[in-house]
Amino acid sequence: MYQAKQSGRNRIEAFDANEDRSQRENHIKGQRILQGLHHHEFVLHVQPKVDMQSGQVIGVEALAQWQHPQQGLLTPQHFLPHIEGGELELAFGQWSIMQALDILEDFQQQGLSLPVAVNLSPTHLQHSHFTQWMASQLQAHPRIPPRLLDLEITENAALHDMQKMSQVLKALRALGLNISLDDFGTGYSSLTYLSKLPLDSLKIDRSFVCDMLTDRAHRAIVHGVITMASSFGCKVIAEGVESHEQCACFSDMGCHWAQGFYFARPMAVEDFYRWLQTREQTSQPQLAS
Ligand code: G
Ligand code: MN
Repeated sequence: MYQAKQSGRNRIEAFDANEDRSQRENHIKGQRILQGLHHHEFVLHVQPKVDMQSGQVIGVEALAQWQHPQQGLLTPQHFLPHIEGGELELAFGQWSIMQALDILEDFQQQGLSLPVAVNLSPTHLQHSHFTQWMASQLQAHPRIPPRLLDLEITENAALHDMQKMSQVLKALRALGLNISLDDFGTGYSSLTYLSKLPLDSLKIDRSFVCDMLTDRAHRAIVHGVITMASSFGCKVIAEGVESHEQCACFSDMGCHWAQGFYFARPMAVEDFYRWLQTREQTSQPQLAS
């Protein structure tokens, strides 16, 4: 018994030490990310969303990349975990929205009227000034119709206060913005979100998409979500689509919008313009075959 207590105590001490170290590491990484933001080391790449029936591009998702001077191009999973839950998460979200508005300005100049989606932690929605800040950003870009900016909100604990979230989302929609629920199916109470939150669209998480062809239970869940979302007037987009078979399966279930490596990887905005041009000139991957 004594030994058990001893080892228990040791375990707690070891845990605390580890926790402390990981917090310090996170802080240092966070500071480096902040420095990177100030030094313009981050850039938004875009990944197209496609209507599988017509083959038309219906929008893009903007995804942050870190052009790290020593480590090269880093994708979000290398830096987002280090900023979660802190002040930096808010600074990063605001930076993403401002960059997305710049991309929309650029699209306008190219004569492209395509929505740009930006990833936003629901933590933003808990801050009383966010809606006001968002309105001022839109005012600073009077040529951009607000409906072209799509906020992709990730499911996490901050969404649990559904009454408050619902109020904020309503206010953001009143500004004309589109609201999407990202990574749908990964968190809890997903179906409650769907019925209680004012959403324009939801994105079915990649984890369901990747094993949908082999896992009947996942396929049944996806089918149910598509049917239910449609009855709430909410559009559905499949994330992480990598094959023709997955496209066909989604189409059969009544979901016609998708995004994933099957169509294109995230790319720099200039590369996206070239990709669009090549696509117009050649045949596009679509289902009618
Ligand atoms: O959760 P969110 O939709 O923000 O995730 C975007 C991430 O998913 C990006 O890092 C992007 O590169 C990745 N991604 C996009 N499409 C695919 C895909 O078809 N397969 C895989 N494995 N990852 C993808
Ligand atoms: Mn997203």
